[in-house]
Amino acid sequence: VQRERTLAMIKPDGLSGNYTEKIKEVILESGFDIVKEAVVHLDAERASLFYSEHSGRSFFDSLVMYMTSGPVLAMVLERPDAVLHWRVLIGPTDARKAKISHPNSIRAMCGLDSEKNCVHGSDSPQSAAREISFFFGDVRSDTVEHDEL
Ligand code: YYY
Ligand code: MG
Repeated sequence: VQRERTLAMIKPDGLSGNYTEKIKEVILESGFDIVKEAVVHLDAERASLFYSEHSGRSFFDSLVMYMTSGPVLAMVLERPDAVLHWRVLIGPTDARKAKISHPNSIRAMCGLDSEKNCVHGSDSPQSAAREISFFFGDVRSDTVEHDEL
């Protein structure tokens, strides 16, 4: 079966609220390998770049403030259908709705509302490639190293 990678992130309040261990438990129990991880404190420029598809939206400035309010934990997760599987595990964007419709989801567990939703997941394989390279450099360099083994 073809394995796939996605970019997961524990956002500032998830990290400061000590949800990291619990979230990693869910990740590993769900058959993902954590291939890479890094704690990063984004500045406004980097956070804006990460969420550039949303620039101009009413929530954008507030989102950037939130995302720069403390460090985040970025992780590359790997398993078959990683992108879709991680999105299902985290649940809907609005954590208040997640608590009602998806009570076992990660956002229901540690999120607060539609902004402070404690975790990120890539929404497509294309986004995953962009976001993995955003945090960890060119994804293709891995493939090259692997091929050379
Ligand atoms: O992919 P996902 O994180 O579930 O939602 P997006 O619609 O891509 O929005 C990205 C990010 O923006 C979301 O995680 C929080 C923030 N946001 C917000 O603050 N207020 C909204 N009404 C919608 C999204
Ligand atoms: Mg999104």
